[in-house]
Amino acid sequence: MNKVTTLLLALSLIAIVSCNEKVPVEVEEQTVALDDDERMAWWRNAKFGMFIHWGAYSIPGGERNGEVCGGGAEWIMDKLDYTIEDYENEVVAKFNPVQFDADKWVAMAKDAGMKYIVLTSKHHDGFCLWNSKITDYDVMDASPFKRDIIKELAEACKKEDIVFCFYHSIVDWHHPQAQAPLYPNYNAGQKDQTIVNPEFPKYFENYLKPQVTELLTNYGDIGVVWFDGDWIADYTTEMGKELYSYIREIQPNTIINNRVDKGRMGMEGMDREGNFAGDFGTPEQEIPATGIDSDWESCMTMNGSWGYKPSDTKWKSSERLIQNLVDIVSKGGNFLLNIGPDGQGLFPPESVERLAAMGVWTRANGEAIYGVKASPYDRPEWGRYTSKPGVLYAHVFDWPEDGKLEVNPEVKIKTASLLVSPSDQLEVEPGSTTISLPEVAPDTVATVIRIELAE
Ligand code: FHN
Repeated sequence: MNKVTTLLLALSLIAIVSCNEKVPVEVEEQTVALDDDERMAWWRNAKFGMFIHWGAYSIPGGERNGEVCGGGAEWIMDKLDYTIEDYENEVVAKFNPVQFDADKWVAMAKDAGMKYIVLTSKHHDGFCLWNSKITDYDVMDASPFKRDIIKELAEACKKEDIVFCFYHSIVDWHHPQAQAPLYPNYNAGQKDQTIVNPEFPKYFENYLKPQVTELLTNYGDIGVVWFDGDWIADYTTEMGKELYSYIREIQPNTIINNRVDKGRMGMEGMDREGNFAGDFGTPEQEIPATGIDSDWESCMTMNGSWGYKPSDTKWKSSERLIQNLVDIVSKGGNFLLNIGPDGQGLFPPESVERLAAMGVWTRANGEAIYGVKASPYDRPEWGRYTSKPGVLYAHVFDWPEDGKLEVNPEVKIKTASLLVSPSDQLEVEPGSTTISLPEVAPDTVATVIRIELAE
């Protein structure tokens, strides 16, 4: 929301009214609705955000009585066959992450070069991380923690100019009008689309919408509402379109992902042809092969689990994560990289290490990432391109052995330099697209060459 616009509007209203009347006027703060490009601008420029999957499931970390659940640990309630009562008593009732420090989380995200944070307000298990007046199945009433996590993180983000966003699951394994009564295995609704809860419309109207309202009313500006769980048969495209409009009426400038509706084609995340609500596509655990004309964001884990899962030690290297960021941005997308804090509220050390390494790279090369456009050229063998008006950034993953970097023949080079040392011009053979590079790559992960383009 553009605070200046709002303030000017409020002041002008006071000025107009006070000139004509003596009665003090309560001027309700009006948000000026931006057009779509203005509304999307911060998100398109941000490029890099932190996803945080955190909840009661972070306590067991994917294990129950020695058995490890397959896939994401946040699915333990389903995968390891908890009854609702078992989950309430064995897991939720133990949620007391006394080491949670929102300022530390935000500091690590900011240091890594992330510009927004998306926190799970409620995952499929139905446990709510904020002080909800709609249910007692929240952190204030169902757990010993009794702190409003959404409030603490939203405030910490605001202090550091990190945009606060929340994830919200349409799926709810706990609510009697959602999936709870249908089957012991909550998964069934995904496999057998004939399994629906006839009460679901009541859940949608009297629970889902009021809870989204709480989150959009009580915690300040929300950058993105990131829905999930769109796949269940209970949820309809009519509900999705209604929910999208409903949110925009509460906070007109909030951005909403495409999982608010039913257009998403599986994990590739983009919408099929047709009229579906949602501002951006959501490829999951994958990066599209080429650029895509519409807005999109790839969400990925650092190991294989969204929720904390100590048994999953298959961590992507920092190098891989940095090159993923470059690859995604070169194709016009955003990178939403996940952290699964443990049951005490601490980031796994492997995540902390990778965030720090990404911060070193983004601090040195952020000019070639934030606010750039997708590559105007096909992907080169040696790396990726990003661009700004008049400038092309060559992100070199594979340093040429002969020290000669061949860029796309259409490129008209005026000057070239290492982004990290712009005053040291690199030699360019006149009229050619060959740039002579130092013998050794300054950054073995991705060295950026800044190419000033001739008119
Ligand atoms: O089932 C969820 C999963 O737990 C996780 O939240 C991911 C993140 O996008 N979304 C769903 C799987 O597609």
